[in-house]
Amino acid sequence: MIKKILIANRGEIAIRVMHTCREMGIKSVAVFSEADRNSQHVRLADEAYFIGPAASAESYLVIDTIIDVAKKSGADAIHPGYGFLSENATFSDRCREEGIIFIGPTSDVISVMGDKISARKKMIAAGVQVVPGTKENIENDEDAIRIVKEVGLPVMIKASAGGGGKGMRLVREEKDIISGVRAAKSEALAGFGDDTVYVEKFVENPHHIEFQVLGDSHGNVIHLFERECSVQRRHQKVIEETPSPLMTPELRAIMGKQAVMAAKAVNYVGAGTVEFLVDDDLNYYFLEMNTRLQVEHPITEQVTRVDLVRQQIQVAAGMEIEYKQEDLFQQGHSIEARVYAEDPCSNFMPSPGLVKNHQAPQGPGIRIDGYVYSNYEIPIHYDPMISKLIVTAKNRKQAIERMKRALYSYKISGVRTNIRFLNRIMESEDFASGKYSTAFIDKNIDYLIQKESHSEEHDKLAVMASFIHYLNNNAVAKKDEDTEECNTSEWKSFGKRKSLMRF
Ligand code: MV4
Repeated sequence: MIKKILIANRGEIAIRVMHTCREMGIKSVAVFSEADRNSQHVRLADEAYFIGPAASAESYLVIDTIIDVAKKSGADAIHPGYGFLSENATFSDRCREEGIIFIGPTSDVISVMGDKISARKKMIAAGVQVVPGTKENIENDEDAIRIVKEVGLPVMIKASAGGGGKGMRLVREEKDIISGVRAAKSEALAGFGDDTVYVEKFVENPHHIEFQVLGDSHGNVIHLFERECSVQRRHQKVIEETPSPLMTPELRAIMGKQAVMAAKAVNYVGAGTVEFLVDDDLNYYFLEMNTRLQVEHPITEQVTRVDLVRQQIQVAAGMEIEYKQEDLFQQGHSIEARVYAEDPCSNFMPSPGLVKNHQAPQGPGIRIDGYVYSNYEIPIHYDPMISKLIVTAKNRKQAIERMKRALYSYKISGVRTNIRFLNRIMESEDFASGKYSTAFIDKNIDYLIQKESHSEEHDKLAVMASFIHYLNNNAVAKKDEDTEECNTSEWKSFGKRKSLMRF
C-alpha cells in the first residue's frame, strides 16, 4: 500500500493531489524551488523539500533531485501532476528502477503516445479511426509532392515529435507544399531535435473533444465521457465543459468505445485522455493521447462524482478501478474557466506579480482549484494561471448563469486578469447557443475584448461614483488600482468599482 507520495509539481495541481492524499490517509511530500518558498503547496504538505533555483530546468525538471528527495523522505510513490515530468518516459523508468511507484503509465506507453507517427500506427492497428493521412516520414521534396497529392489538399503537415500545435503547417495549395513541409521540418528540428513530419487531411473547423479514460493493471479500461475543449487560444484551452453541446448519445457511445480501444491497445494503466477532432458532420478522428491527469479533469469529476486522483493512486498501487462502465453516468453540467494573470487587451501578455487581494467566489455549485492568496506574488517563472473556476449545475443554461455569477464576484487586485474576457465568452451568442468550434475565439475576438457598452444606468452610476471619488480624495483609487478593463479612463473605471456602486 502507498503511505507517502511525493508530488513533483507546484501550484494548484500539487494542492489538488494533496487533498486526495489527506482523505486517503497518505502523507504528502512537497518540493519547491527558490520562487516557491511562500507557495501554498508547501504549506499544505506534510513535508516540504527545497530543490533549487526558480528556473524549472534547474528544479522541477531535475530527475536526480526529485528521486533523491523521494528516497530521503521515504515516499513510496511520485505523482507528477501535469506538465514538468508528467510525460517524461525517462522519469517513469527511473522511478521504477529506484523502486518508487510512478503514478502514471510506463515509459513504453509514454513513448508510443509521445511520438505521433507511432501512435497513429498503434491506433490504426487497434481499429481506432484516425485522421486520413500517412504514417511515414516525408524524406524529400519529391516525397512531399507525391504524398500530399495522395492524401489530397488541403492537408496538415505535422511533426511526429510534436503536439499542441508546434511544428504544424496547413497547406491549401499545390504551390505551398514544399515550403510548408520545409517550414514544418525546420520548426520540428528546432523544437524537438527531430524533423520527422507526416501528412493528415485537414479537418475544417473542427471541435476538440476529448475522452477521459482510466485503466488498471488487471486489464480493465473504462471511459468517463467527454470534455468539450474547443474554446482555445493559440492551442491554450480557456474554457472546457461537459457534456459537449455537440454530442449525441450515439456519438458518445461510439467515441467512448474508441477511447477505450485506444487505451486497451497500449495496456494503459492510470488516468489518460484520448483527444479527437470532430467536424460539423460529426465525423470523429483520433488526434493524440495525453498520458497524464489534465488541467481540465475537475469537470469530469463534477459530473461523474469520481475522484480521478484517488483512482490514479489506487490503480498505481495495483488495485482495480472502483467503477464499472455501466455504473457511470453524467449528472448535470460542468464548466471550467481558466483564470489567468494576463491582459487580454495587450495581446494576452502575462501579468504576474503581487496579488494584493484575492477573493474567490463562493456558494452553490462552485469549485475553485487554485493556490493564490491575498498578498501572494505570482512568480514570473511559471505559467501565470491564478485558478480554475469550476461551476456545476443542473443543465448547461444554469451552468452558464452560475459561471457569470461566479465571475462577477471574483475579486482580484494588483494584477491584470482575464476575468472580464471569460465573462464575455459566457455572454457571446455562439457560446450560449453551444454552436462553436475551435474557430470560436478568432471569430469573436473583437466582441470578446471590446469595452463594455455605455448604458444610461451606467453613466448615472459613474457620475455618482465620481462624486464619491471626489469626496474620498482619491484614497480608494490609490489603494486599489484598476485591473479590469481595456483603455479605461480613471473616471469610468471608478464607476465600475462595485464596492462604491453599492451606495
Ligand atoms: C488538426 C486540425 C485540422 N486537421 N489536424 C492543433 C493542435 C494539435 N494537437 C492538433 N491541432 C489541429 N490538428 C487536422 N488534420 C486542426 C487543429 C487545430 C486545433 C485542434 C484542436 C484544438 C484547437 C485547434 C486549433 C487550431 C487547429
